[in-house]
Amino acid sequence: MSKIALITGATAGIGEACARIFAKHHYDLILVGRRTKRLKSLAKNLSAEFGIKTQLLTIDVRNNEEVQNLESLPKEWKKIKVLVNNAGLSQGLDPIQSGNIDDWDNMIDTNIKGLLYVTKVVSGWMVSQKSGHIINIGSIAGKETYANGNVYCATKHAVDSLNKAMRIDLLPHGIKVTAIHPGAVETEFSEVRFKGDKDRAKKVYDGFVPLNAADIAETIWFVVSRPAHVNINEMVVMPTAQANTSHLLKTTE
Ligand code: NDP
Ligand code: 8X3
Repeated sequence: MSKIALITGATAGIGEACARIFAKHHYDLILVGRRTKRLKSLAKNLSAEFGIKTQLLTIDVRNNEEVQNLESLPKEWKKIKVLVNNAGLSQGLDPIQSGNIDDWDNMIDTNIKGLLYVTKVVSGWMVSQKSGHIINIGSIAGKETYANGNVYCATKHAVDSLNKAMRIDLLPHGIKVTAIHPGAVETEFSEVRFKGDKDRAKKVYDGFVPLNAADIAETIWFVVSRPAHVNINEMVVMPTAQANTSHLLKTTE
């Protein structure tokens, strides 16, 4: 079999772009997400275009019982070279005193607990094979905190911390660990944050050129294609127009 990558949140945005770039480089893919129709259509397209093999798993990463379904993969598919822990979301943008508890639970359960559930299973396989590379998708929100970003920022700070912890724990086992921390990337992210309000979501990216999903996928490909002795611990990748979470150069302002 070819090299194998497992990508969570492959149905949209950064995850989908990662699937495409790994397929282009002849990886077979395990694609994880909740929207089965999108997984099937992506797999069909990538198989037709690049001749790769795929396994599709409809999994809500918040649910550890569903994550355990990864164990049902055929033995040869458990020899994973790259895990991209990408599934994640932001919900709401409210001050702490009026935040929505369901939103908080959703972000904590997806961005932290979901990432942990998947990592526990896959890192176990990587330890057995004494190789592998885990890519954790953090955020500039995991390096800084911005107004009303409270819980989302906290979840991404947790990813930053877990990335460092994984690097230490997996060091003796020959497993690489990298965090990618993007600034603003135009995907479905803001539409999810604002619960389907497309106009509000679009305004986030008005007046400057944001990153696109392929920019991040290309960065990830660069990171995984380094020689065996090189590990990039983390990368912060920003649009040229965004210095940090509070300094964004918009031409409309
Ligand atoms: P999208 O909304 O476009 O994609 C998010 C992906 O995550 C979808 O494939 C979605 O699939 C999946 N997902 C969400 N919740 C779950 C769940 N419970 N179980 C399984 N899959 C889930 O956003 P992005 O591509 O932008 O986001 C990808 C990652 O990048 C996230 O971790 C996000 O926090 C991070 N990020 C994004 C930035 C941005 O500006 N866009 C900047 C910095 C970091 P489905 O709904 O089918 O389950
Ligand atoms: C997404 C980037 O700045 O909207 O993680 O939090 S930001």
